Amino acid sequence: MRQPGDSGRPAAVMGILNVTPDSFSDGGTYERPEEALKGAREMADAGADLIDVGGESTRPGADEVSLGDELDRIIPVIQAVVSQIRVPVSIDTSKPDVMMAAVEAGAGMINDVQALRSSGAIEAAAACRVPVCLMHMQGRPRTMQVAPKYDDVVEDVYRFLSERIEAAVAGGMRETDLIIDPGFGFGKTLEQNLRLMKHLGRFRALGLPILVGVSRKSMIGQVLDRPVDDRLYGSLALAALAVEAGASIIRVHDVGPTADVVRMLAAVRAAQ
Ligand code: YH5
Repeated sequence: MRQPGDSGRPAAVMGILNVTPDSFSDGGTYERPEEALKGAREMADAGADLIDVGGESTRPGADEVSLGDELDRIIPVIQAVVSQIRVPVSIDTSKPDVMMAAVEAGAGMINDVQALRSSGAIEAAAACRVPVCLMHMQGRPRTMQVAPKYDDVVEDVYRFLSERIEAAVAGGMRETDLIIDPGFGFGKTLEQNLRLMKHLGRFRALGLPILVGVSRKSMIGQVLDRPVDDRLYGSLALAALAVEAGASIIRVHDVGPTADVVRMLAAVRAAQ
């Protein structure tokens, strides 16, 4: 049976397309626009419903990127993907100028790990009139894993997202354009990440689609004691749990395998 907040649609698979010169990549990373386009084509063929293009590494400890560098990396890639591949593009950025330029270039969604907290981001995103993902992060990428602290991670993240929804709507965003994300790995210990996954269903009470990004993350490496290129099965287990808990979008490196998981769950859900 469908539950309140369950769209009835199978979860969407969002493929990760990093366009960065990041030598410590977790995968999904391309340096040149032609390589990025090839990666996007492969993800589309594997069943991606969305492609998330990012030009700034938000991995723990990563450096921040200048506006010019970020634009130079992502705009040619967005233009190429939008013109050649029939899968909508999401722009992974926290910078208002990048949001505007990316949507101008054809991006149909904004994915902001800062939940529109950068100066001018709410106004820019509202003007773009596209769906926006608001993600929770405690601290900044450089230092967020040093000593994450919560009273109760689930309720603290819930309250943060509720406040960001309110701020976005007050700033002119349509509530129906908002998507929420508890931000796995962003200022959270292993225990806190596991607790968030166990109680992911709590976030349905916010009444918005839920996006989950756990693909290849450290929480899998810590539980299974596996390096980043050996975390596929762990990633698929968490993707299945997230979809069962009500997630609408799953952000992943491994599009084909995740699409199989989503289709299998949808078939079971559709049974009598
Ligand atoms: C997310 O959860 N995550 S970037 C380290 C890894 C593997 C993967 C050590 N952007 C999210 O994917 N946007 C990122 O292995 C995101 N939600 C949303 N909305 C970090 C990442 C990763 C980091």
